[in-house]
Amino acid sequence: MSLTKRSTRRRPGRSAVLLLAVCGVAAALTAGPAAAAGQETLHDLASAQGRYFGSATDNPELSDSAYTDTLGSEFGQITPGNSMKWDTTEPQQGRFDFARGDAITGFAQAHGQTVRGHTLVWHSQLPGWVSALPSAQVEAAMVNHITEVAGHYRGSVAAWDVVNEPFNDDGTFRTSPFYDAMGSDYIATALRAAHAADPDARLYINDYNTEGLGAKSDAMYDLVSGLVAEGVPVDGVGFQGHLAVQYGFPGGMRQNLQRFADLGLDVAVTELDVRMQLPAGAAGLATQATYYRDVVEACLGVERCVGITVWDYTDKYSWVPGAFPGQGAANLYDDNLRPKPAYAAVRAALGDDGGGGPAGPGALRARYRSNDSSVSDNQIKPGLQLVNTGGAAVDLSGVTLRYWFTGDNGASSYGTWCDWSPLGCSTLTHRVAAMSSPHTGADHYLEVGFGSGSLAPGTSTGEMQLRLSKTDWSNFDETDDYSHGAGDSYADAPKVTVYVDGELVWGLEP
Ligand code: G2I
Repeated sequence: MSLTKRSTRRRPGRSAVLLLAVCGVAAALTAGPAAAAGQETLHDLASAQGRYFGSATDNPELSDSAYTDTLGSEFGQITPGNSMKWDTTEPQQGRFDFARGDAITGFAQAHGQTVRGHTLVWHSQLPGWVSALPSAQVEAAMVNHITEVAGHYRGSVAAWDVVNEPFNDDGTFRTSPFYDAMGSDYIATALRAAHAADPDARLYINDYNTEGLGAKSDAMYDLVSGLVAEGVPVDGVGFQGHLAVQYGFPGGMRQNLQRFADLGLDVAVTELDVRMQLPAGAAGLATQATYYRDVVEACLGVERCVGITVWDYTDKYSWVPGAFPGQGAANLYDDNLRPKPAYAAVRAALGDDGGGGPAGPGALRARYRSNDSSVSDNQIKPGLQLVNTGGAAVDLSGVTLRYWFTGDNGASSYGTWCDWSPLGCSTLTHRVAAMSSPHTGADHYLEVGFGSGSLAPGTSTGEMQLRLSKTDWSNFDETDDYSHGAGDSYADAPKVTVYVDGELVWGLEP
């Protein structure tokens, strides 16, 4: 079964969701947001690929209406970041408190979103009374906890992280009150108890640093292979995806997800974020965008990868600065809830063609061809087009394009020209600016702007023939220039960036 419809804004009835869940397909969590408006949301784009796109959230954030506007519209799935954990749901033995978790499931229901329950059995955020139990009493307490919590949320949680983070980074089992009392059997016991409490929920084991091939993912693979062979009710493996630009992208992520899928399991990216050292610069944000893109591509490359959840969508509510002082900027939107380059990269990886909705910034794209006959002479001649793929006119007064290149040796001042444009060259502005922190392939950019005017839906500016040279007319080597391409016909150019009021809306900066 696949969901290939372009729009999934209608929310399937509960019975349809359950049917999908029972069928055990990748579509189980693809209910759409109730009130998506404007351009397709991340979840719309993911749904068109048979996946969900979700975000973690937490109760204090739900009083921030600017935050909840986007949480409720852009995402089709939510995960409570803290409110279903043991210390919240059973702070004292036998005293259950579902108020915070219920607020999250209530928000999800009001917005047509599915919920991943997080988490039933974890060594962390565990109340002291559990650790203090005599080991002979731990199993009964664990089973009771699972029975009560999963039972309470039956019907409003589509999937559970039943067991969270069972491994150390070297692939050995992590000690916890559960492991200490039952050995690794606690995992099968927990899954069986969860299945008994909510037979319709998809049951996951979830961990971090298992995204790529390695000792820890090998250990997870051995564990779930054994559980599947024994007929233990496990439906999926969650790969948290807490990445950091300074540690590199996990090796072999798609192959790793695939080997779990080949066991007959669903896989999901459950807690994605990509942190970096602060302050975040353009280079870090661009690398981050490629990580987000590569995670989306890894998931889309595996049929049983059912969806992606970001560990909150904005830097404003990230766990990272609290846990890793000096690091942050890990999320798709910045502190002011503005989309970052990673957001555009995720949209593009999810197959955004910009169509379908009224023009938002995401409807603009740059196209490029080289008009140069020589890549080593004293002029650079980019041919550029700006296209509005959306359904409404775009005001051009705040729109700029950047073509990124290296000045090589010679003068550091430049002349720029417009040789031809159907808009009339006099309506275009153009200049060369130096980058304050140069990158491979780029230490300057040609910026093209429009004084005024508007671009009708579905139309292009037509070709804008730009040209630049150094004031000393020394030669360039264009072959290593970030935006340079050899193609002599126009094609979408993600390395030519587009901005609205200074904010990146198309492409990846160098
Ligand atoms: O640590 C990131 C995630 C790793 N995988 C499992 C997830 O459950 C975990 O989430 C985080 C939450 O996002 C944080 O919000 O888990 C942390 C605890 O391990 C959460 O942090 C805690 C703080 O440490 C507490 O001081 C705070 O009272 O959040 C609590 C509630 O805001």
